[in-house]
Amino acid sequence: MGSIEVAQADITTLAVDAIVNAANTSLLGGGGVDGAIHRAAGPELLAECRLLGGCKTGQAKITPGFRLPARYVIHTVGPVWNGGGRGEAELLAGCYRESFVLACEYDLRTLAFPAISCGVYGYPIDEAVAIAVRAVRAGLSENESIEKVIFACFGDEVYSAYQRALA
Ligand code: AR6
Repeated sequence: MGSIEVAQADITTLAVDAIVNAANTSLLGGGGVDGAIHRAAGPELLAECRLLGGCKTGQAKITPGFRLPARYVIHTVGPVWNGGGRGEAELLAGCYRESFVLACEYDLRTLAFPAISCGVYGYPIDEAVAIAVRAVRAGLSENESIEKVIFACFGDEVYSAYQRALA
């Protein structure tokens, strides 16, 4: 089974087959990790995203990485935290699951995820991290071709939450 790594890293610097973007339903860019990815990939990424027609929450779409060291960007849309009673957990798990589906379709071996929904979307970090770890373990066990998943953490809080969850 593939391995899981936790790294304190700007995801835009990682030379993996695909980095995952925590986007919004428009797929037309935003702040946080989405803004950083669009800046690093260059304007070709936005032009490509305009062709995709948006993305539903819990789903994912893929584009080339353009100027990024990563070959592809998988754009997924995490749920906005609304107290937990609006299907947030299932939608967040869907982001990871659908990213693995695309990774397999494109024969990708190495992936990096940001902490989807843990920024402006307000998901409680420990809960989001538990869902991410469970979904990534399931994805790795079901997809033998994926060799490595990196959880790219921005900030100590997210980093230590992943370390606790994987201990
Ligand atoms: N590398 C890795 N992680 C990062 C980076 C980076 N360069 N930059 C921020 N993070 P957020 P969300 C972390 O807000 O909560 C956008 O405007 C950040 O510290 O980027 O899913 C979209 O367009 C946090 O832990 O995503 C949407 O509108 C995590 O990435 C909305 O934000 C996610 O924070 C999505 O909100």
